[in-house]
This record gives sequence, structure tokens and C-alpha cells, in this order.
Amino acid sequence: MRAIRVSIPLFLLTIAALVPCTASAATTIGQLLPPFAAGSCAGRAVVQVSAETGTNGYAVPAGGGVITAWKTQTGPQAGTMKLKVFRPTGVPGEFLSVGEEGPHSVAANTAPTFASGVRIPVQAGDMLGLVGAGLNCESEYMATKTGYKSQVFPMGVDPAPGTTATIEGNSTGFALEIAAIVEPDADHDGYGDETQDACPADATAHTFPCPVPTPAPPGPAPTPDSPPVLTLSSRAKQAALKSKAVIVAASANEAVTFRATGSVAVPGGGAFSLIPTSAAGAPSAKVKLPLGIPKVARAKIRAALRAGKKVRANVHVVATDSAGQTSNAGQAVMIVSPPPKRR
Ligand SMILES: [Ca+2]
Ligand SMILES: [Ca+2]
Repeated sequence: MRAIRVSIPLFLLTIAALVPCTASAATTIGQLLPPFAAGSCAGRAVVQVSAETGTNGYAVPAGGGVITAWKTQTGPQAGTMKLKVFRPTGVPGEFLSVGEEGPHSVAANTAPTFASGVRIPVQAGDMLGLVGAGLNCESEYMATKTGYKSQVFPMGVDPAPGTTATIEGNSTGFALEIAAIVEPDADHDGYGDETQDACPADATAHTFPCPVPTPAPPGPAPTPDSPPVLTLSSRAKQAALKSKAVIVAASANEAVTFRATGSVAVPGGGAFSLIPTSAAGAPSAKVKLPLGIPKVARAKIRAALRAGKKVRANVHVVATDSAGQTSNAGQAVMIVSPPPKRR
């Protein structure tokens, strides 16, 4: 890079001509000032870390986006130019190479724009840089313009995208001849929403036809708005000693889980709990729920029946549907002696 400092007319060329002034939300960063014609660039990577107050900065503004075009200019020296985008890593002097485009040949005294195939997703705070070889790649400002600061990487170091590199030194009063268009990228798909993304609201597509949104999957089954209707249809008299259980028959108008409990009162022998049981029931299906009679109770029942006493069991069923709504019902069952065996 240069060493000679010369005075340059201070008419300031912004790059407003790079894009027509429209209502678009695209932003131009960087600027093209009169090229420093007395010096040429030697292929060194440079990043512009600040610009003079009141001029167009070289950093990506809040919101980030995608660089979709860039522009440079040179004076009497022709050569090649490559756009670089750098991101400070937080380590002093260290930058991540975010992206690049080029190099392109640039003829003397021209200011070409490059847009074909340019697509560099960027974040707020990313900074423009370049690698220029042979051409006038920067503008020398007056020594008082110390707001312009660039940082140079060691000779021969041009960090590939995705790699980091550390600068070798600083330079003030010089502005890189580089500017870029940053388009918004609301869906964060890496395609500029204004010229590259036909589906700016869909991160899965950037070309027509945009996918048709698929309807939301069906939700859970509608919640029953009323508790189940529970019906008990147990035999009123049961020879329960033979089956060793009091059998409850239950049904409901919807799918439920039955839970049956019960007790048996033995005259002169006490009261005993029956062994609870549970079972699932399909809509309107009769389900048999055997409530086991404990062995000690069976002996008492057998004795009571032989003495001609009446033994009664009380059973209780709770039906619970998928919504957690419940119904319950009770029934009395007489426990009787088994019919006499035929000879
Ligand atoms: Ca997009
Ligand atoms: Ca998209």
C-alpha cells in the first residue's frame, strides 16, 4: 500500500448512484471517495473499521441482512479487486472472514458494480474490507480525517471465509474504495428479500412457487362435554362362593375405565371388603368386573348361608372417561348357596 501523502480535492463521491433511491429497505454501506492515484495496492487484505463522522460507515447496520451487490472504483491504475467481509471476534485485532466475492478485473478510471451471484449473509457490525492488487484501492483523505481507520493483515494473509486472522497494523486517514448493498433478510434464509428471495416470508424457499402452508395437524380429540352414562346390570343373586367373586356387569355410553369396589356383610360374622378391580370398557360394551372374596370371608359366608341367614354384598363402580369426567353407581347383590347338585 501507499506511503506518499498528497492533497486531494475533497469533493465527496457517495455511491448514491449505485441503486436508485426507492422506498426499499436496502441499505448502502461504505463509500467511494476520490481514488489515491499516487499509490497502488499490493494484494494485501484490509478491513475498514471506522469512517469519518457524518459519512457513510462501512459496518452492517442493526438487523443485518444479505450483501447482494458491491462496487469499487480505481484511478489510473488497473488491477483486480475482491470484496471481503470481516467480523470482529472480540479478541483485539482478530477478525473472522465472513464472506468474499471476486476477484474481478477493474479497468483504469472505472467504477464497476458487481451483483451477479453476490450473496453474503451478514450480521450487524460486520465490516467491509477488500483485497486489491495493482489498482488504486483506497482514497487518501487529509491527515485531519482521522475518523477513517483501516486495519491491514500481514502480507500474503487473505483469510478464507470461515477462518480468522489477526491484523498487523492500523492506518488512519484512508478510506477503502468499497461499497455494498445490504438487503433485509426477514426469514433468515440467506437470500436478500428484495432481489433474491421470491418467498421472503418462508425460510424454506427463495424461488417460485412458494410452498403452500400446510394446515396445522389436527389437535386432540374433542373433549366430551358430559360425563359418561354408567349402567350396572349385575345378577341380583349370585352363587359367589363357587366363583369366589361377586361379579359386577357395567357398561357406559363412551370409552371409559371402570373401577369396582365393594364389601360384604355377613350376619354374625362381620363385614369384609371385596378385592377391587379395574377394566377398560369400549362404548356400550358390557364388561364383567369380578370382585374377589377373601378366603376368610368365604368361610364366614358359607357358615352364615348354612345357618339360613341372608348375606348381602354392596358393590360400587366408578366410570372415568378420557376427559377425566366420572360417573358412579352402586348395586346390591345377594350371595346365595349354589343350587343342589343333581343326582
Ligand atoms: Ca430471505
Ligand atoms: Ca425465503
